Amino acid sequence: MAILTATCVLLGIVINGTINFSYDNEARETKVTGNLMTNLGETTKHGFHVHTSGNMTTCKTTGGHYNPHGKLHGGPTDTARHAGDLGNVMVGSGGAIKLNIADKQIPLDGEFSVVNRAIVIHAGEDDLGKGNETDSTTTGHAGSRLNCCKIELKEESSGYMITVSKSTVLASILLAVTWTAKFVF
Ligand SMILES: [Cu+2]
Ligand SMILES: [Zn+2]
Repeated sequence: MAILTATCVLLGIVINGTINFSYDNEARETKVTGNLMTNLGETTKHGFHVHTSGNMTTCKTTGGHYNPHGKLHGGPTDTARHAGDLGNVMVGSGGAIKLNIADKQIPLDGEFSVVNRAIVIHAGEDDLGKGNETDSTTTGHAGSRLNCCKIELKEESSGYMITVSKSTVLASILLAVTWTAKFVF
């Protein structure tokens, strides 16, 4: 088992903080956690998606929702959804957003990896494809883009690293013993 981790750092006044990703490549599930701060009103919902491109020139240059399977927009628990459809995040007391998402369509490795793509937080609520707006089935009618960040891979799991270094250490000892034996005897 390997755990891959990534971060996405939101800068600015409107929404800021670090989004943490932790991907278990055996369970094939990504956990998205973090505490964000905003200057938004309380108890408002905001569309929260993975967008296709990590181009951070503006939040618009991140392109549309990450949709490698050519599906319509939906909610995170729908079978018909974009891979990037993570639903809404809620602004709570004092403008804080507590992230606690588990999702199986946003891996950090392989063909459908979201590494170097973007997270976008919208001004409005995502209707999860169930509204009657013209853009309900493409964007969830979530409105303009408040902030965005690039998902960047952090490190491999310590568990995996320990396995590697243990065998490396063992190989080094064996090599050292062999060399010492050659010179001494
Ligand atoms: Cu979006
Ligand atoms: Zn979507």
